[in-house]
Amino acid sequence: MATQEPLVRFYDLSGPKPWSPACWVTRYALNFKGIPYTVTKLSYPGIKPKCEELLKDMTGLEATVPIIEILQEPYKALNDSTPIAKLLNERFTEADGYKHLKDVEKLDAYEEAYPSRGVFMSLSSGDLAQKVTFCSANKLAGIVYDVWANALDPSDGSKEYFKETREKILGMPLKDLLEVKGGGEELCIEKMKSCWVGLQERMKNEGTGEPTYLDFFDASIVRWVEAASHEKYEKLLGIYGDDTFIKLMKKVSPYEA
Ligand SMILES: N[C@@H](CCC(=O)N[C@@H](CS)C(=O)NCC(=O)O)C(=O)O
Repeated sequence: MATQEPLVRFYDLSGPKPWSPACWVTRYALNFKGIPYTVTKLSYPGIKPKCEELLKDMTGLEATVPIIEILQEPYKALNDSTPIAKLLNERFTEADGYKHLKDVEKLDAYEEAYPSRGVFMSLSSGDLAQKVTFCSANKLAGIVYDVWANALDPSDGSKEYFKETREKILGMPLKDLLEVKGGGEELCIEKMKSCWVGLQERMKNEGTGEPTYLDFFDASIVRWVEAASHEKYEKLLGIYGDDTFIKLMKKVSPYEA
């Protein structure tokens, strides 16, 4: 693949390693489908200008990564991970030798069925204001500070941007979230159990074989926790005391590079 001409330009968030869950979903989708692509890293403050440059009319759109540009005709730029996955399936088809990524259309219902896990993801999102109820519901308030401390690029303005925007919305220092909103780490971890029941059930029946979009979605959140805090990642993997997460991460591992 390295020698193939890139057909997609993928915009990911900066950081010591890939961490943004929404971007992980797109990375998995590109890798799974076998589409040659290049990666451009953006800082948090760089996201909005890049969206405005590439997407032109931002009506009804949020300025978020991932963004992709399809470089072959007809050229198209798009953000938002699920519409991106749909577009990749449409533009890179089995007839042209690309694998079809299954169950993209099931994601919305899946997220609705297990909303707190989806909201977990949106803590790094631009639409945080709408999702602040998450923190009141205190499922995983603990991870936000870890994202700021460990996952963000320390030198490109991302940390300052993240802290300022999130603290303004949340109305408290990031470091206090876990205790004040989350009720402490133990309680947060206990509450996490309800978020992943769908995954646990799926891994019992579909724990091997080709991953689907739902698998990539779940795995992207696991990767996010891992980049934020290795300790919390290990706790997450152990919440059910079974092989749910081991199966999931094994299933997606061929598509991580
Ligand atoms: N629904 C979007 C969410 C994407 C998202 O929240 N991206 C975050 C980074 S993980 C972002 O770009 N935030 C911009 C900001 O907070 O200004 C998707 O799945 O693509």
